[in-house]
Amino acid sequence: MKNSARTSLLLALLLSTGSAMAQAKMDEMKGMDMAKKPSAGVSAKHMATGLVKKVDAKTGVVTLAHEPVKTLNWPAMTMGFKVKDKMLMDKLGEGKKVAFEFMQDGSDYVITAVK
Ligand SMILES: [Cu+2]
Repeated sequence: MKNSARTSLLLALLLSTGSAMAQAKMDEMKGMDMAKKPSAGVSAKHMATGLVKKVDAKTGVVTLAHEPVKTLNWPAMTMGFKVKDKMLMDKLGEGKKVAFEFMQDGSDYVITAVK
């Protein structure tokens, strides 16, 4: 009788130690998650599709009538995007419907990829 009581006490101790370790691991993962978020918000890329309305090669601005962008809570609208890469500019012909990737750069929105 005495022995089995000790065994179950030991078992209870082992179990509680185990779950404490699992909790510590979870907290560690949460901390990592939170550390990642600020940088992701600054340089996050967004996907959108839109119709090329106007291309201004001189200023490097392409006007697009884009569809809603969920990651930014944007409704559909027509606006200018900056294009720094000349190769991308070639893919953005007026009247073309494109799927593109862009990111915020200060107060500008810069197209980083065109599909
Ligand atoms: Cu917009």
